[in-house]
Amino acid sequence: MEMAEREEGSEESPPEVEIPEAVVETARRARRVVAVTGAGVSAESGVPTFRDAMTGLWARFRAEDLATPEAFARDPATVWAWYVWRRRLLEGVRPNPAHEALAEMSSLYPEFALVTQNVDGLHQRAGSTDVIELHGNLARDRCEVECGSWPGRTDEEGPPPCPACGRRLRPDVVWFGELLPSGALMTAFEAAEQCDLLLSIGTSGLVEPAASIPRVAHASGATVVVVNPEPSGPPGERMIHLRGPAGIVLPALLTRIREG
Ligand code: BV8
Repeated sequence: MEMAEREEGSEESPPEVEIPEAVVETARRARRVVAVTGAGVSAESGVPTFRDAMTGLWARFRAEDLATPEAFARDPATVWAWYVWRRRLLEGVRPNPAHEALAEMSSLYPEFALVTQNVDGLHQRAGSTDVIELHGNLARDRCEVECGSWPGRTDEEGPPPCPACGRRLRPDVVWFGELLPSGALMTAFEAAEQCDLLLSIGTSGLVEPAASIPRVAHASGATVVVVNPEPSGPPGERMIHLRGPAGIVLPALLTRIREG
């Protein structure tokens, strides 16, 4: 799928996007759909992608060096400051047309599961419900020793003490080397095994076990549609790449599905 070039000086209407008929037909026939999103779905909201989040003050770090329990143990103030910086970024952004298209798409199917690797809460803000958050949510903190306190959110210089037990609070996200919430992960893999169509949107597919979800769907007979402006692997049977930004491609796909 190619993006139509935008003529010079054209009004601000988004570039035309043609969606291959095969994708439209598959999306219209599907009954059980899974959408798996990564940081790219929030890029057009102005949220740096996970690998782009290492810019400015954080350019000297790698995400894998900050988003780990070892980093938090070694330098809690720096890790906490990175999360407060990312949280503050989120205060100034809003869902983009990709989030909105996914929220609308869910009502078109008898079964629709939205699985996200993101921790920005933008799917929920766009109106999606029952979002399966594999990696937690930046808006929440939790007690480091999980004493049962769930203080919601604190932005003090940090990390602040848990109000219930006095140990440290930490962001309620899954760090590298930590297990994902078992319920969320099981639900995501079950949905992938049973779906007709899986949309893999805005992810580099580097982080496991989330990266295996599209593979499980494909192995179970589903069609996998990848939405990403970057080239992805060679197309294959039941594997289609819609090359373009999610904020353009998903609304175009939604329009075509509705025309049917
Ligand atoms: C675990 C929360 C058991 C924190 C995150 C098996 C094989 C290999 C490695 C492993 C494995 N099992 C475990 C590992 C180790 C590790 C791992 O996968 N490491 C990687 C680096 C190799 N996994 C774990 O540790 C996981 N835990 O498995 O527990 C275990 C325990 C110990 C030892 C073994 C097993 C926990 C992983 C969770 C980490 N936490 N986030 C935080 O956010 O601070 S992951 C983090 O990366 C984010 O959540 C992010 O979502 C995620 C994935 O990145 P992407 O979303 O894909 O973002 P990225 O920037 O990479 O890509 C953006 C894409 O968007 C690009 O392709 C770009 O082209 C595209 N794009 C850009 N603009 C647009 C766009 N697309 C569409 N539209 C646009 N406009």
